[in-house]
Amino acid sequence: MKLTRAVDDRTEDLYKQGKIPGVIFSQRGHEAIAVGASYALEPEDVLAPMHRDLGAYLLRGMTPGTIFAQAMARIGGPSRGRDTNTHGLGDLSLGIIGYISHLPQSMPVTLGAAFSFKYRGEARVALTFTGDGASSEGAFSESLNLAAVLNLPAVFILENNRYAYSTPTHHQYATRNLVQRAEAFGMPGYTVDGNNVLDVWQVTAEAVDRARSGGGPSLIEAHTMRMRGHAIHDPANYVPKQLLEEWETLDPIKITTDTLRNQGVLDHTTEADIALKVKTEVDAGLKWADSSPLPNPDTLTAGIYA
Ligand SMILES: Cc1ncc(C[n+]2csc(CCOP(=O)(O)OP(=O)(O)O)c2C)c(N)n1
Ligand SMILES: [Mg+2]
Repeated sequence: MKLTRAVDDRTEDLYKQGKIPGVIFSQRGHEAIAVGASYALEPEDVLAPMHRDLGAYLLRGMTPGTIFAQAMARIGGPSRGRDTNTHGLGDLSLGIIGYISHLPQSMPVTLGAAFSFKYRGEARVALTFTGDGASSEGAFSESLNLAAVLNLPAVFILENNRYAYSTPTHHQYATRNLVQRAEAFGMPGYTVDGNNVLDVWQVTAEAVDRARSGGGPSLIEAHTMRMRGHAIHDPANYVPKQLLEEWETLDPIKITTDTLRNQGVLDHTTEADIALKVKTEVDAGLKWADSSPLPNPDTLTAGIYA
């Protein structure tokens, strides 16, 4: 989670320095969901992250250097400098399905992966993330329905962060929660505090276990707050300050740190070690990404088939 925050913060710095030609999405507040859920998977499983799931990429082994290279349009990034966004950010060798769009299009693809595991008789699980805004699109409901009908080994994490771009959830649906959509399609639904990494991990581990043992899919609604604008260019003046202040006290890294300190698990030496490790990894990643060139214009049409 600290590595996620550090990469996120450094990416914001790079943007302000004019080194990022595209758009970036803040991960702040989402670290516990991405990390906790991904931690519940085994290496043979696959996952399809969304645009606030940097922690999932890092946990699966994508390096900070690769993330920076993608953002800076360098050939070291997975889209080889052709897209500076999270679009296309994936690596199947790490079990990461490349990100398609911000809305729920990773769900049908995850469904396909889960179907292939079942069809081949492999004890593997496919997990994906989606958003409160994404949940209003058809592919969300269609994917839940088919996953339940086919009893597929899939886990769907709905990151309810109170906003979809500038739309607050109460302008989008009249219910308080979205988890009941699970029941509507015939699968178990869980609600979890998305700022508590252990809770997210525990609930996801249960859903993953059930999926792996043939018990079918689950929907997990993880509640959190989007702590920045939709993307870097959005000052989010439409979000009430008080709401942000309330959620700031629930910051997932602060909560985890406090808990571990109180339990005597985390002492100053360990904290300093973690901070140093994170800084070293981020610095080395950035150095590597900065040494990766921009794509050669002669290769502009390479990889274009239609
Ligand atoms: C089909 C489609 N429509 C619109 C967009 C533009 N768009 C990208 S993300 C987004 C809001 C997503 O909100 P949510 O699912 O709540 O995720 P969050 O950004 O809050 O994490 C929109 C409207 C898109 N990428 N694709
Ligand atoms: Mg949202």
